[in-house]
Amino acid sequence: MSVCSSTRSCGDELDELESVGWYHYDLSRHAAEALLLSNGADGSFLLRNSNKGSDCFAISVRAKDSVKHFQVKRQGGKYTFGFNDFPSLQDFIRHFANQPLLGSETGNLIVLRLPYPRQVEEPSIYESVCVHTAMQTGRHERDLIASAPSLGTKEGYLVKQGGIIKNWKQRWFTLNKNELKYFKDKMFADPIRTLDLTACSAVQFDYTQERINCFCLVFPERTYYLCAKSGVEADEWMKILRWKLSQIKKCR
Ligand code: 4IP
Repeated sequence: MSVCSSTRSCGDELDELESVGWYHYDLSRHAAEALLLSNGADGSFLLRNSNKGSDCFAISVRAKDSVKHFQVKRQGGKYTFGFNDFPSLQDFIRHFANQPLLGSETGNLIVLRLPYPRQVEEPSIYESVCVHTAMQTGRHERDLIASAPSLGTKEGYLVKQGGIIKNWKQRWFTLNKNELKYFKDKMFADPIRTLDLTACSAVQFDYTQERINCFCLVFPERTYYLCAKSGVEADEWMKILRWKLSQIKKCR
């Protein structure tokens, strides 16, 4: 049986993108990340609607342990993606057959290799219920509040300052759920350290160090000073880290 990983919103008129097997309609950013991280591989990608407007889309791409999102715009049948304008849907799709290579501000190159299908084969097999009872929690259906951890991932090189010896070393950083890890380099499997963002009280621009594009993460026992290659990149890191802190606060 074929099952869609996303649903199409009612009332939508037939869209030309419907023929594209890796177009996931209204799949949310959160669901795209969960899907690609749990079931995709490095280079898996999909196309989805963006919440920015009816002719705005996003390409979500798995890059190792993170998912990056790039905007696609459609205007008068023309698609704009990255540096390119594609006069028709066919041209746009043909571009993906050639495994496009994207470079983001973080300096990472991502090859879009594996389109992630909207429909996947699934067996129609169900478990049979043998026991069905319920705990008497006294809760009402209005108390059923669905919740899931916010995703949002990022990775890239940053230069960090040592704790006691104040030297600066380039390290590979990954951000996943509430953990910011740094590794000696990209290819290392084990991190030097994992920072638990639930203990972080602030993320701020820093002008106290003689370095540019610096920001700091304040923890009770230490303030970590990190520098990005560009202001845009520092901004990207700060935005996502601050967003994580705001999500953590909300759950308290
Ligand atoms: C080290 O300097 C590195 O900068 C370490 O960073 C740092 O540990 C050490 O801080 C600092 O002494 P040397 O390599 O010259 O010894 P990294 O772990 O990224 O290699 P932190 O705690 O920053 O990871 P102190 O606090 O151990 O001095």
